[in-house]
Amino acid sequence: MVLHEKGTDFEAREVDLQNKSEEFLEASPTGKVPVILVDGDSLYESNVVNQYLDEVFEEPRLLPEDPKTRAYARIWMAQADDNFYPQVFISTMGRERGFSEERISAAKEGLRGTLSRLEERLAGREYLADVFSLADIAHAGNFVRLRELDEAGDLSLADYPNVAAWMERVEGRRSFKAAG
Ligand SMILES: N[C@@H](CCC(=O)N[C@@H](CS)C(=O)NCC(=O)O)C(=O)O
Repeated sequence: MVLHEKGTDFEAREVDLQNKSEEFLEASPTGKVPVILVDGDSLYESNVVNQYLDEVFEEPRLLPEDPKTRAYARIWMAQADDNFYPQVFISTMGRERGFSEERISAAKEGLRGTLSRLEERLAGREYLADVFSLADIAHAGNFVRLRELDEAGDLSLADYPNVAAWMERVEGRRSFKAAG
């Protein structure tokens, strides 16, 4: 999404995470995606990569100018990494990946708490840090799986109207559609 927002040319390579190639493992020290190669050096951790890209490609800026608002963007980026992503992942993929039923239930319970905090944050705001930013992008990668949980009846997005409206706003962006 960041690269599409910036409108820069890039080559995306899909990775089979069940069957990681030597080439991928050489590029990704953690064996995880995303990873980008810059002059042969690997940069990884999505929030770090996204901030790097935001600094290198200047327009449009994807972190707010005001230092306090920017700090809030980073708070929500950290929350996506620490809570939202693992909770959505374990809730949807946990069984397939061998997580215990207790762990899966705890993830679903935790996710409801995370959604409540997002709901509160988004009251009267279009985006997590007021303007569209890396904080929204940090969550967007999990929207497809979150919708799967809604469709399966594991949670109801109708209970979180601010979150649902925010998701639609983010999903409506060209960069979201282009990122597929
Ligand atoms: N905190 C990391 C998480 C990266 C991560 O867990 N990526 C998953 C896919 S979304 C992955 O590559 N999993 C493969 C594996 O763990 O073997 C980030 O934001 O980049």
